[in-house]
Amino acid sequence: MSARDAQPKAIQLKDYRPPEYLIDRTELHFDLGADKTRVTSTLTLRRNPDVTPTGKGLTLHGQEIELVSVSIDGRTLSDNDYRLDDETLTLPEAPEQFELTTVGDIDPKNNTSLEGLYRSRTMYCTQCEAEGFRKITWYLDRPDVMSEFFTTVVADEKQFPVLLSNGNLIEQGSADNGRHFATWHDPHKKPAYLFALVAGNLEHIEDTFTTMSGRDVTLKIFVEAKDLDKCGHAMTSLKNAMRWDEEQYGREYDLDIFMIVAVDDFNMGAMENKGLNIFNTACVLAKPETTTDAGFQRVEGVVAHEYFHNWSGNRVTCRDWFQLSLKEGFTVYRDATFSADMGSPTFKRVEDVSMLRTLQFAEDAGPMAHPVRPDSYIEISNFYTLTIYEKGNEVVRMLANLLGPELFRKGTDLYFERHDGQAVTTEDFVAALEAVSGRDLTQFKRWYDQAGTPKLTVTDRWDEDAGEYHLTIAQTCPPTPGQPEKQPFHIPVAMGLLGSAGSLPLKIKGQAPNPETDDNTHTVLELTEAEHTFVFEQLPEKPVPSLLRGFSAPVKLYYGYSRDDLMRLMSGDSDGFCRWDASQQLAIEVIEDVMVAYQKGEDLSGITIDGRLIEANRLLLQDDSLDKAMVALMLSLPSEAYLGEQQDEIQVEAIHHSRAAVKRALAEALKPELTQIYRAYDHGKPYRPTADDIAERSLKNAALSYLMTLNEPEMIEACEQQYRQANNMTDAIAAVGELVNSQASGAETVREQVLADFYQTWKDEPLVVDQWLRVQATSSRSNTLDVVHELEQHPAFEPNNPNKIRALVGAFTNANPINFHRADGAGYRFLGDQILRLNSVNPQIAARLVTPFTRWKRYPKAQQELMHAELERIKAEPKLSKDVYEVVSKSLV
Ligand code: 0A1
Ligand code: ZN
Repeated sequence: MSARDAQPKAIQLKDYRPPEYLIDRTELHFDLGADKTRVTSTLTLRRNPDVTPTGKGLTLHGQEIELVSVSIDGRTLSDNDYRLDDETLTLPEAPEQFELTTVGDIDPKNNTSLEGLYRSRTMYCTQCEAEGFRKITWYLDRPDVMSEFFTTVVADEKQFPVLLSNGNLIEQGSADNGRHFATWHDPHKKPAYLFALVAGNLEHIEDTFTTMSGRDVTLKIFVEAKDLDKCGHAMTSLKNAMRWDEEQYGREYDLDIFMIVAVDDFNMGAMENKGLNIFNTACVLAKPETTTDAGFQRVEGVVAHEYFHNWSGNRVTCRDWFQLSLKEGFTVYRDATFSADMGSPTFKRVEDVSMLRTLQFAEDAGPMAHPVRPDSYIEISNFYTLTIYEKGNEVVRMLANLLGPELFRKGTDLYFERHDGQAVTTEDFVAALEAVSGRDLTQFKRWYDQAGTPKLTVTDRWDEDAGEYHLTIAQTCPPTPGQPEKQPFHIPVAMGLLGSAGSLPLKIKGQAPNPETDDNTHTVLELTEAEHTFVFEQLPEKPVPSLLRGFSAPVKLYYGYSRDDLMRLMSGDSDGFCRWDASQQLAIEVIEDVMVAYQKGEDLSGITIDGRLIEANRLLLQDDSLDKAMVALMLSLPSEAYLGEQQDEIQVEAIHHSRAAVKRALAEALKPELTQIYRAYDHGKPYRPTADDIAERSLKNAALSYLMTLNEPEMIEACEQQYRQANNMTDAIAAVGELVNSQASGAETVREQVLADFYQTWKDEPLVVDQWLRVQATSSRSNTLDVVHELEQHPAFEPNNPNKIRALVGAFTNANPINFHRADGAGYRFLGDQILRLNSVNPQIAARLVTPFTRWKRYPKAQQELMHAELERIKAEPKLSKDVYEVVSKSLV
């Protein structure tokens, strides 16, 4: 528990100083006892020759460890020779070079924070990023101190037959009292945040990978015995990722063994510890009966992400935590391009952009907004954000696109070569790209330093006589905390022009085409000033601009498209992203029409909507030549959260009811086409998680979702049948979701039966139970909060397990706006109670739960007041963790 006495202090990037001591060798001995664990650490320390000492002493980090002894070069120190407090161990007089041995006791069984060494069900495991290692032993727990690790683990042989750590196994054998030991050596120097240890009764699957230079690497995935049948997809994904990294980046794996361990209690998705990745079970286990298509894709993406970190993160790591996006933004970029290559590139891009525009843009517009390279933080765990990961990915993507594939590859080769074995900065990354391309990226680097989402306002003029089209783009960026004013960004805008019969040839006045990025109908405009005008010549007709193709920059773009323009883009643009985006924009406008009617108090039940949206969707559904993934994406209406993002003030009820009314109107108008798609699907087909099959299921389930809004008994029956006959979780849970959301009176009994049957079938599969909780927590039916309260008491809900908390509390508060924002404030109170409960149990999870409250200023006054009161109630808690304190206090500013 991290209690707070005084106001926690912010850490500043400008205060960075290199370490005064280095640790050449780290020898750890873990004695896992029935009660406590004894950790003996022997560190070979020497002064950093590159740093002028500020004093004679050495201060190590250490928390929640009971000190047994400290010795220097074998001489035990007395109490007067060192100082110990809650966070540090200080040697006031430290030699230039010495061996420091500390012995400490820790209590992993009662470590509910899931940082450091902790117990998850029957096993012990570690999580050290960012600052968890200091809960294991006293250390220079900072990423720029890299050391060679030797780790011995001793534990009861029956209970913990498997003992793992980083690197290679160098010795194992028996110890006294039915115990045994294993010693691991990691030859690669690494910072403490990449340390890992696992002890458990685990089974594994095994495979081999032959690297590009012909070395055989053993691959092992460790799980509890019952999960052994769910590892195949992760293993395939791992081998694909290893091959892809060799082919795309020339990166070869560097140890003889690569291990993954699945654990049930984990704060995040997974962790890239050197040679021993530890995964949340949700990101590694998959089989058709228990895992949805999205789950299969998540496993593939996360396995690849963690594997790619071996180079982008481990071999080349971060100098300090302000540089977090150096490894995360780049690695997300790598895993996103990998997933695109493995599946449908447009699907992947649309999914990523949807998330970015809905959630990261909201973060960038709120009180927690920070640059991709922040300049201060109170608790680093709070900075594993969408900005660091997803916006960081966009920044790397822009760099890759600006340079083109060949130069970007040269640049990454140089980066890895220059900095192998070092702890570096985002500046170093950009410098390598500058070196190979000869480009000056000084202005581009503002993407790392300035927070906030830039806004592009586009206006145009058509000169019929000259055949010229004038396109003016102005950029601005709103103020963010600590940054009232912004300098113009360097923004690549990929674009083309559409005529009545397709793409038009591009000729920009005074500008030669760039062979790296342009062809006859596609170009990238590079904005560097607050405003630019581009003149396109020799055009036969007034064009419709196709802007920000592939979402070429993380910006908000405003251009006054007519609905006819949007329809032209939807059917005629060569860029899949822009076609999808046009479909979303058209839907937004039609939903906003209905919102006006709703605000006037009109009855929405039989409302007529703009026929163009119906016609556009009819064309999509009737065109067999179209990629099914595209159709499914374009058919899906924008989420309530994204619709809210478009509003000055988020009117939750208006959005919810108007979106539902548009969905119903589309279902009524397109019933024959939707029914045809639904009925044509072969439910008996064997499951495969391929891009084509995923697209087909996604389109069929989108059709089901539309048809279920009609509340017709035969559809409810079809839905129940889909649930009962499904040979895969995607179809089963889609059907349950529809039943759980159905407002039809005829759905009541089926819903109850299906929910009971689902639980009975899957109660021993925690990841499926998570889906059962989530589907109920996100129901838009008006009694959902009562259901959530009941589920909180259900044996299925484990109150301290992060996956369960995300499935019930997270899903209700983040993905159920109509119920969370109830006028009586009961949804807010529920969240406030959960945050206070978890504050002392697991501060990281508690702080993440605060997110919906950080948006309080975006809502009407009554809701603002209720959310504000909850934030105040939390802030008044006397023992607030640093994590929760930071988010709550920044939200109240
Ligand atoms: N580095 C991991 C994610 C991770 C981050 C922080 C953690 O604890 C605070 C745990 C895991 C990744 O990017 O996959
Ligand atoms: Zn990562």
